[in-house]
Amino acid sequence: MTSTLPNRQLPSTDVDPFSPEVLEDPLPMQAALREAGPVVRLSRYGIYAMARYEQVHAALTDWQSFQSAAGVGLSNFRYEQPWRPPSLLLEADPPHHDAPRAVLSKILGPRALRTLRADWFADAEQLVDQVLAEHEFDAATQLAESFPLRVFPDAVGLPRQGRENLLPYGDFLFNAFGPANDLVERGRPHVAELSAWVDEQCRRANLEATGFGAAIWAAADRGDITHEQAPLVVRSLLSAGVDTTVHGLAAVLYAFATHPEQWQRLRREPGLARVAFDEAVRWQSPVQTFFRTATTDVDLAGTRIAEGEKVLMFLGAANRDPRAWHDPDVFDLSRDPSGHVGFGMGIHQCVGQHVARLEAEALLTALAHRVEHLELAQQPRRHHNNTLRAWHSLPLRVHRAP
Ligand code: OVM
Repeated sequence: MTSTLPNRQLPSTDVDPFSPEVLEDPLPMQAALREAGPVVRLSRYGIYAMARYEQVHAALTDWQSFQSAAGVGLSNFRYEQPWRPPSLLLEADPPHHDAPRAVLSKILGPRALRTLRADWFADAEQLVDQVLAEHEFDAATQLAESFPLRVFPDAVGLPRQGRENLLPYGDFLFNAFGPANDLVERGRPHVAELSAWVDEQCRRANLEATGFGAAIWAAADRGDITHEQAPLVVRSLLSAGVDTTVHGLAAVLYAFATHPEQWQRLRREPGLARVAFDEAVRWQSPVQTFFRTATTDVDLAGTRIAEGEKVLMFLGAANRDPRAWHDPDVFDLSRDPSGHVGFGMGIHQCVGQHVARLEAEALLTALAHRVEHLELAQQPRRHHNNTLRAWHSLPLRVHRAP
């Protein structure tokens, strides 16, 4: 269906969502985009954008009309060569998407993770005890980075050597979904080396015999995916599994450092750790944006989006849409945050979300048992990335429980 007067009333703005000013604090721009209308034209990039929950949710769940195979960044793979071979999960549509998705979904599913739980809880306790030797520390590096880097590469089965490449690779990858701005250009000199390291780790010979990586190769032996697909599926783990959890953990630690009454609540009810993490993912949306590409002329809330057009979905804005959430700007453990789009929604919804929640539950539980009070020791500093809402530093002061 096409409207009779297509796009006559389409609001338009020249705001740059990837400018340093907006990345420093995206909330005012997000509120303005939500208010402007259900669909907005971003004239600077010649794309459509949506910032309201209803439209973001609708686009995420309509993979038939809004494809991923033309790339989920600004670049349209129909016309531009991607910087790396496309992901078989993120940058693919059914039917190609489905076998790799099914394989990874099982390997990273709640059942499979049960064997890791006790070890990760013990690792979190050990890390927290070590960090709490000081009353002041940087939670961004010493907890939010350290914990995933301690447990996740081991779970994948990576060798120790070269793990320092994981975060820089992810930082470039998430920048590369945006425009070719300074953030991307500054990363470019390192891409070849980082990519070569990542690709090398995806080979069967470089992965421990137990671990997510080996399980992906075993799925290829069973014929669930091909042996050509296996290394690219391993690459998805290394691409999407590190920076995302680091910034998700930083988000929940920031939330508690700035909401002391919520911390007291978690201490009384440590079973709320998972809800707390999802509420922080809603509230901060560590992954802020993804794009889709229209596969046909689509009518969305009265706006006609032509076949082949790029559409930018503001996950972070949808997660704070007052049309969908009561007091959206409040971080509140009483809320049911389910339905947030911080992990996406629909067939591409984060396949690693159970891993992320387990990491968060382990770390928050260890902290809740040991920390009576936490607060910011200094103003935290943002790390700018075209896709991620991240912290460069998160200086905390803590009081240990007696
Ligand atoms: C992938 C991939 C990379 C980045 C993000 C992501 C959030 C997936 O390579 O499959 O999902």
